[in-house]
Amino acid sequence: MSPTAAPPPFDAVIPKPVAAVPAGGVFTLSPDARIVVTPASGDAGRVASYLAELVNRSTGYELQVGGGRGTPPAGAIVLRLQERRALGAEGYELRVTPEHVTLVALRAAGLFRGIQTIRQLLPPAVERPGARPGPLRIRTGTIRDRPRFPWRGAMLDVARHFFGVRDVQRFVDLMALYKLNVLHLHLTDDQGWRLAIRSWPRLTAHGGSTQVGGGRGGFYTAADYRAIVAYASSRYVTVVPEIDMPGHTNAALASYPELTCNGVAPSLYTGIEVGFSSLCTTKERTYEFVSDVVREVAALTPGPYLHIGGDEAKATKPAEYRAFVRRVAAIVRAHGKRLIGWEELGRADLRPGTIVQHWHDERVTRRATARGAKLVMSPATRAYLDMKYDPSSPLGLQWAGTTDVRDAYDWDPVAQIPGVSERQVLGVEAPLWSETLRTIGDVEHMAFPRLPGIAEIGWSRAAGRSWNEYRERLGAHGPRLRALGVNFYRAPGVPWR
Ligand code: NGO
Repeated sequence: MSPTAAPPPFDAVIPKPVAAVPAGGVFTLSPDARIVVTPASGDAGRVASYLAELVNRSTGYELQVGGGRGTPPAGAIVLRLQERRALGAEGYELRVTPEHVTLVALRAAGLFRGIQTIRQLLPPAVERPGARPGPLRIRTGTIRDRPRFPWRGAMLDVARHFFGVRDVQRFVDLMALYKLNVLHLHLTDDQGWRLAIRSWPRLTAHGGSTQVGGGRGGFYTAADYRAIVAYASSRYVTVVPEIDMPGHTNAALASYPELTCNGVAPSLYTGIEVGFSSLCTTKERTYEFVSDVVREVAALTPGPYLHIGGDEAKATKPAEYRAFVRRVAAIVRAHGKRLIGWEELGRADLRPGTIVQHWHDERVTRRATARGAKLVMSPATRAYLDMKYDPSSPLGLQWAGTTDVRDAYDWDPVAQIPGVSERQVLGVEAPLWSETLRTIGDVEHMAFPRLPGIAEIGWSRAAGRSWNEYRERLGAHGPRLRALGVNFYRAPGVPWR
C-alpha cells in the first residue's frame, strides 16, 4: 500500500473536533458500497451525491446514493438528518464501526461539515482525481462535533489582482475542507472594480481594465458572480461582497468624474499606496451611486451581509465620514442586508447588531463594541495571510510584521482584545490581500498552511488547543495538500509527512 493510501489516524482531523474517541478497528469502503441518505431528496441528497463524487473521481468506484428504510446494508455509509437540536446548524455526530459509517446532523450543513471529517479520515490519495487508491479504509471510532463560532471566514482581494471564477471556486473547495463557511470577496479598490453594475457600466469597462503592476485586470459579470455564489452555497459557504467606500475608490472615480468633488476623473492606479481616494461624500449624486450599487449587489447576493469597507478613509474629513456611514448604513438596511465594515466604522454611530471587522486598532474596535457591534476578528498580526512568513518570504507584505504558522495559530479571538467577551465575537476571518499575489498559486502559498490554523481557531474550543499538538496534525496534512495539488509553503517547525 502506498503511503498516501494508508488511513490517517483518527485524531488527525483539522479543525480539532469537540470529542473524538478512536475504537481501534477499521472500516473498509468497498467499490460497490451504498450511500444511504435520509431524507434522500433535497439538500441531504445533494450532500450525499457530493460525497459519492468525491470518492468516485479518485477511486473509479461507482458509489450509489439512495434512500433506504430499516437496517442499512453492511458496508454502507449512512447519512441522516435527525431532530438533534444539540448539534446546532453545523454540528454532526460520526460513528465508524467495522460495518458502517454513520453520520447524523440536524441540518444538511452539518452533514456537509461531517463529510469533511470523513474525507480527512480517508487516505489522502482520495483527493487526487484518477489516483485509484485502494483499499479505502477508515479507522473506527466516534466523533461529536460542532463549531465554537458561526463566522469562520477567508477574504480574497480580487481588486489588487483579479482572480477568475475557477480560481475562486477552487479556493472555496480548499476552504470547505477545513469547515470554513464565509467567503468575503473584496470586490473593489483603488486598482480595480471587479463586479459588473448594470446602471454604472464604466465601473468595470474602465475601472476593471487594469490591476497592480498594470496587468489586464478583469471583472465578474453578474452571471460569473452568481456562479461563484452558487458554488460556494453548494459547499455551505456564504459569500459576503465588499464594496469599499468612501476610500479605496480610485477605480470608481476614474470611471465617473461626477463622483469626485472637483468633477475631474483621476487616472487609473496600479500602485499599492492606500488612503488617497474618496467618493465626494457631500454630493447627492454619490448617494444615488451608492444606492444603485447596493441595490444591484444585494439583488445578486442571497447571503444576509453586505460589507461596505470603510477602512483608511484618510482623504475623507471625520465629520463627513460619520455622516456618510450613517446614510450608507440606512441604504444597506433598506435593501434588506446586515451591515458589516472594517473597524473604522466604530468612528461613526452604529446600530446595535452592526458587524465590525477588527484588523489593527483596538481602541476603535472597542468603541464599536461599546455601540453594540459584533466582531469578526482579523488582527493583522495574526490573521492577515498576506503578511510574509519570515523576512525571506518571496511574496507578501510586512507592515504588520512577519507571521509564521505558529503566530497565525497561537491566539484566541476572544482574548485578543482585553475587555471583549465571547458574546461579542461572531468569529474569525483570514484576509488575503493581493498586492503581491498574481496567480492562484501565489494565493495558495500564502494561505496554506496558515488558513487551516485560522479555521481551527474558529471551529475548535480554546481549551485543549496547543501549537505542539496542532503542528503534528498539520504535518499529517502534507500528503493531502500534495494530493490536492496545493502550492503550500513547507513551513519549518511543522513535521511534514
Ligand atoms: C489594510 C488595508 C488594505 C491593504 C492591507 C494590506 C485594511 C482593512 N485595509 O487592511 O487596503 O491591502 O492592509 O495588508
